[in-house]
Amino acid sequence: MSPWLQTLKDISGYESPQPKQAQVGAILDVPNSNNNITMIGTQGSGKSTYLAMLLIAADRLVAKTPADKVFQCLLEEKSSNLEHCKSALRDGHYPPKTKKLVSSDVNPALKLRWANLTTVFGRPITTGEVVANIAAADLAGEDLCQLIEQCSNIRNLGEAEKVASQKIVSIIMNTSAFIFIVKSTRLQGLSPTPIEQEPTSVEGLSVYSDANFKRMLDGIIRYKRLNRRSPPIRSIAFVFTAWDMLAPSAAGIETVTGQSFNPEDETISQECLSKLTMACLPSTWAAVKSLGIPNVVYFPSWIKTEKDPDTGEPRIKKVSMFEPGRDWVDNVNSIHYSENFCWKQINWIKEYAAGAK
Ligand SMILES: Nc1nc2c(ncn2[C@@H]2O[C@H](COP(=O)(O)OP(=O)(O)OP(=O)(O)O)[C@@H](O)[C@H]2O)c(=O)[nH]1
Ligand SMILES: [Mg+2]
Repeated sequence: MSPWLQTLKDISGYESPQPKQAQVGAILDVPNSNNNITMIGTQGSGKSTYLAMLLIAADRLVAKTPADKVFQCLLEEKSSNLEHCKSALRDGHYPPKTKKLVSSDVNPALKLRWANLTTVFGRPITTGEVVANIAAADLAGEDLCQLIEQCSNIRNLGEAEKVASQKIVSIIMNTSAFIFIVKSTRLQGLSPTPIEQEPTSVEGLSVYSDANFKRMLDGIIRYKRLNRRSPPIRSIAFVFTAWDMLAPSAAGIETVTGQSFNPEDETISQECLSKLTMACLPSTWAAVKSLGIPNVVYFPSWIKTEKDPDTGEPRIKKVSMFEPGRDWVDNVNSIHYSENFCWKQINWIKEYAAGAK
């Protein structure tokens, strides 16, 4: 599809009829504006790492999917480096910093697809297909920061349309679900963990995550109110990256949630996570609450690190495939990370795409 036609489609919300048995290339080319999810986070907030973790978890889900079901993860990397990011994590390193976009191309396109597989007259057919598009998923933080700045300046439809003529913005504005990537060390008020400030290389950005997310959300809400063709927000997920770094703040967190805190505890309740968000991202939490979305979901994300004996620096701890008693297939080139939360996130994406939320 030509870039101008794609842009026109994004702005107008126009969708051409889709062939039933679409090929992979066609699937990636045709956005379905009802099922678009956008992942947003400021510079260095952990977007690439989280997306790579999600894709590693998706690979494992594919391996575990029974023969009568289909689960596919279709990634069109464009200029992004996600396959490299996955391998880097599996090799024990964090991915490199994402490069800034040089063109209006938005990368990457990611599609998750679920279906049931049946055989009719000897031919395999799929039924009950659910498809989710995850767009603009791994932009460099700088590009997203420009977006925050532009969104916060929208005051009327003319300005909204001017901003939306850019591909990145138009994709985000055609989205009805957001995954906010928040770095845990940038949450305010969790002493004794020192607050890491947001990088402010882009003018207009605050050193505080709460201020940046609130501005971005306000811009998106204002745009959606002004532009009726933009689908309303149906679902929001918060992902707290580098959750493992909160271990020293356990006492403060326990005061807020009323429960004992261990970053690797995957049974932490949504209520606890909502309380923490209310305490540490108060303006963003209030803006999300006022939207009245029934299911706002929170996902902690952590990676286990160990000290490198040579450099003393933290490095990602790998799972050994060949330890005695280990099932190597189940541990193939893996790392210790919040896999269960990644699977829950994939399920959240499925439920959203199926219109269940
Ligand atoms: N301890 C810990 N650190 C993390 C985790 N996730 C990310 N980080 C740290 O955060 C840094 C930035 O992560 P990236 O995934 O590159 O962040 P990004 O949002 O893609 O950054 P840009 O693309 O540059 O905007 C990493 O190099 C790690 O140092 C985590 O789960 N645990
Ligand atoms: Mg990145």
